[in-house]
Amino acid sequence: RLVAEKLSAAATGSPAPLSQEDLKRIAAHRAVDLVESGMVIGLGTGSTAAHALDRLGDLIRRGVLRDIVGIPTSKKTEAHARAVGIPLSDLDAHPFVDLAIDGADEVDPYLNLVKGRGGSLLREKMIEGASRRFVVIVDETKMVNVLGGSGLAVPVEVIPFCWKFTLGKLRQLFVGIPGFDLKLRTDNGDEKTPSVTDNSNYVVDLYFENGISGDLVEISDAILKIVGVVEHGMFLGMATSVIIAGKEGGVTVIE
Ligand code: ABF
Repeated sequence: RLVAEKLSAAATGSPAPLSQEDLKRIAAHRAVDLVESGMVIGLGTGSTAAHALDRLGDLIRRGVLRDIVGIPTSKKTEAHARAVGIPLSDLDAHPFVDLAIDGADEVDPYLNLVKGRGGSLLREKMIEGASRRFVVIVDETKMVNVLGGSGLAVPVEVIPFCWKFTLGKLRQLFVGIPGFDLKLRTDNGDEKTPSVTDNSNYVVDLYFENGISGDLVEISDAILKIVGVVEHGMFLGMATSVIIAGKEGGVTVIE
């Protein structure tokens, strides 16, 4: 189902053309409109989700929303949510989440996602997988025909123990695919300084020059079968709707 809305520049309070940041904010606010008092909310990570945190905090402070419980998907989000006054808990205490709101790196026409550029994919997948509704908020640049097609990485979280061995297994899985490459995510381009996730793991980034071809579920299963892999950033069949803010001043909701 596709719902399109026109949003005039005046409605955003700005006569200037909409920036990418404006678009992220518009999508985020639209998602927060779905929040009702008493809900348990999965709190996403990233610059788009940050707008949702600010809005949610604002509505809680003003008493518009009451008895909200937030479940943060990363340590960064936890700190941000705390700073804007969102009461926090976790999945142990609240295993059923009413609504999760989060950004994505890529969204395909079937609402499959690539996430994890921020390295928070494991907690995101746990919390968003526990949510009755998972609303993805993006600007139009995130829409792709094929996952992996924008040239951004498809991340795989791996345990640090013998990560080169695990990387080798991932390489074998995609051997012969033109334009495929992979590398350990690092803080400054040096393998001696791997980026470390909130779960103290590493990330191997997979690159598919022509996007991922083949059955995504089979590929997902094959990646997850590799011992040493913790989780990957393909979120297949998880999003219940995607809110897309576009430059021409329109918000499109795909459900
Ligand atoms: C997180 O933030 C990630 O899963 C995704 O990689 C990223 C999107 O960030 P941004 O909104 O800053 O583009 O949700």
